[in-house]
Amino acid sequence: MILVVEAGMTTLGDFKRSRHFRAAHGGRGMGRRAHGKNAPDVTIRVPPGTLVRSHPDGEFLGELLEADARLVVAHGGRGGRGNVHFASATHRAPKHAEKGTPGEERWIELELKLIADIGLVGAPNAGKSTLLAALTEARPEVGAYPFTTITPNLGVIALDDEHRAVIADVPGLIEGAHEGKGLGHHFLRHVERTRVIVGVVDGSAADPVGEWDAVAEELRLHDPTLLARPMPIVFTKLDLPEARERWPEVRKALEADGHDPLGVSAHDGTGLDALLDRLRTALAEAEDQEDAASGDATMRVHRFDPLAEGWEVVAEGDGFRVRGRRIEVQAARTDFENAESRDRFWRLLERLGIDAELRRAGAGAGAAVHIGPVELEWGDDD
Ligand SMILES: Nc1nc2c(ncn2[C@@H]2O[C@H](COP(=O)(O)OP(=O)(O)OP(=O)(O)O)[C@@H](O)[C@H]2O)c(=O)[nH]1
Ligand SMILES: [Mg+2]
Repeated sequence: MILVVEAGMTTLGDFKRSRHFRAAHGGRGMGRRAHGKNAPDVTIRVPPGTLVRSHPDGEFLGELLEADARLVVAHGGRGGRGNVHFASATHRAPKHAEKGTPGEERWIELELKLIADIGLVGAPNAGKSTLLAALTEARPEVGAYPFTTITPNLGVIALDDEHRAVIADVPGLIEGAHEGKGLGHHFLRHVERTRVIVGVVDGSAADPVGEWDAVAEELRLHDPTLLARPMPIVFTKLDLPEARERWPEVRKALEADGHDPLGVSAHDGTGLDALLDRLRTALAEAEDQEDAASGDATMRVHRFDPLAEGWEVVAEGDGFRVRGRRIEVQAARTDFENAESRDRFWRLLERLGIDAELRRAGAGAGAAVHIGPVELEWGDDD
């Protein structure tokens, strides 16, 4: 079972309908040393930004970010060896043959974290979706009531002839969002993945600055590094007389907080060109920040690396046990009768540093080393 990123997908909605996936059985072995056919891999398409955990323990299995990224989530069983493997000089036609091992079976949890370059963030009803529609071809639902948007809509803006950026309207954030209020956790997780945050301040609100301050505070409480991202601020609905009236005062207050706010109207187009310019600058700034921070562990983008999966060596009985999902799976799948397979497995132990750790822990000749279902006897050199 392999999860594969499909670039155009934007939701996990398909999984509401189908949640069970099963690969076919492999073929049977046949006479004349013929192997049974492997069953084809089953690939399951997921959108970019999918996080994968095992269920119910929640163990993190990987995240799939880029187009065509793949993650094996369940391995097929290994075929059993046929009777020809058990033939000997004295026993030419043995009846004994092994059974195949069953394939892995498991539940996984998928979570989609949005990956957009720019996120429109603000209180409910601030005009985020309308702004997205005015800037892009996206046609999100717009409503004169809070929480019209409950899953982000994505649009694409042209920055210049060659460059495009993905912009999303993150659902409205309310006070207490960082504690999960109004699906806050859910919405804030989308914000984490955006490189530029556009603060959308509602021109029709009685207290636009107070409302925005509350949103900014929720961002800070969720993750203080969010506020360090480039964050242009826009004041919306400037076509409305009451918004125009408030604008000078709101502008002053926001400037006092160190912002350089832009007044816009998605209805009559005021300020949208200036906003596009701001977005270009902000994205360039984000790129500089990311370059500068690329050595900084707290801002690193984590990619799935199967070799990075952990393992540990613990003492067990007279010998040792190696724990770790990948190495245990490999051990279970390795045919230790087969010199080539044995070598491969040995090389994996070396590559992961498990061999060195075992020796450090005192595994000498004759020591028993358990890995998953197998017990190996440690040799001197090989
Ligand atoms: N006059 C005017 N009304 C606007 C403008 N932008 C948005 N509105 C109105 O404000 C209301 C809310 O707009 P939305 O775009 O749905 O707001 P939102 O921020 O996406 O709201 P949620 O998704 O509920 O968080 C709607 O009634 C819009 O028609 C604007 O530029 N001018
Ligand atoms: Mg909306």
